[in-house]
Amino acid sequence: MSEEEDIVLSELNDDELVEQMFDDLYDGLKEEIEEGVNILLERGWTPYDILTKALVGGMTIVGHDFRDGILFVPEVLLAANAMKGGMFILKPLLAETGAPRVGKMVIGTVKGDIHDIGKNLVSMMMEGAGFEVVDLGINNPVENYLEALETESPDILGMSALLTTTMPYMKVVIDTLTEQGLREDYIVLVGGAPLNEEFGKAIGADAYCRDAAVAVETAKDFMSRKHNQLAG
Ligand code: B1M
Repeated sequence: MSEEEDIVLSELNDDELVEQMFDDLYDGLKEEIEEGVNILLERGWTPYDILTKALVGGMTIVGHDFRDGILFVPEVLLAANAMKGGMFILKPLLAETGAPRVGKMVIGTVKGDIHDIGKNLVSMMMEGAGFEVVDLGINNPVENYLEALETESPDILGMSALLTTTMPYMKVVIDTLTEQGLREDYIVLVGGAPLNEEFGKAIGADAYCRDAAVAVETAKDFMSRKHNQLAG
């Protein structure tokens, strides 16, 4: 029997278990990730800590080895699938806070880009904070955003891009909103690993959000300003 088969996740202490989950995520072992998430929940970990410390932590290692040519697309897809298994368990728990609805957001990954893990995480955290979220999925041309803005009337438009080649498309969407006289109707928040504050400003977004927690804080901040303006 191999050494790996001997590992009983529930017998590991928290640190060992998180380390093991990094390995399991790396190896794309969805069932093991789901088991690890459930064990940490039973041990009283908050869903947020499990997400950020065990799942996102593991994905960061995958990201480095993908960059360095140690892992390739098929392996990364398996890792992403395992991560989604864990996120699926956490999603209802993050949304369970019972917070009153604080606003509505339409979010999608831009045209040409199929990365959705970060966007999904942002959606989950926003829902957990009491926002209603309409998720347009991946590879969205400007028409999709416009249609959703019209039918959903959100407060916030969120866009995600993970590639340096797709991030300029965010400007296409914002410029189209401006041309159609709609830009001021929405709070536009952008995010994704290759972006930064400067880029967010340059394309005319209201804010760049470094991660999902910052997205929630920024969205809340803009919503309270909006309410103050309406009241004032
Ligand atoms: Co892709 N990929 N990938 N990939 N991939 C990156 C992005 C890359 C940096 C890897 C690398 O080389 N180091 C690189 C981009 C390089 C560049 O542009 N400079 C890259 C590449 C090159 C590619 C392909 C071109 C590879 C190829 O085919 N040769 C290809 C492109 C496909 C396409 O989109 N057209 C590709 C494909 C893939 C997979 C399909 C295999 C898979 C995606 C699976 C999926 O998403 N369902 C994949 C993955 C998983 C990655 C890495 C490893 C991980 C991304 C991730 O999920 N991170 C990534 C490496 C990396 O980023 N370090 C990489 C975890 C996630 C929680 O973080 O997405 O950053 P992140 O989201 C954060 C914040 O950015 C922020 O909050 C999130 C949570 O905290 N945020 C927002 C994100 N969106 C937001 C929106 C907001 C607010 C905040 O709105 C309000």
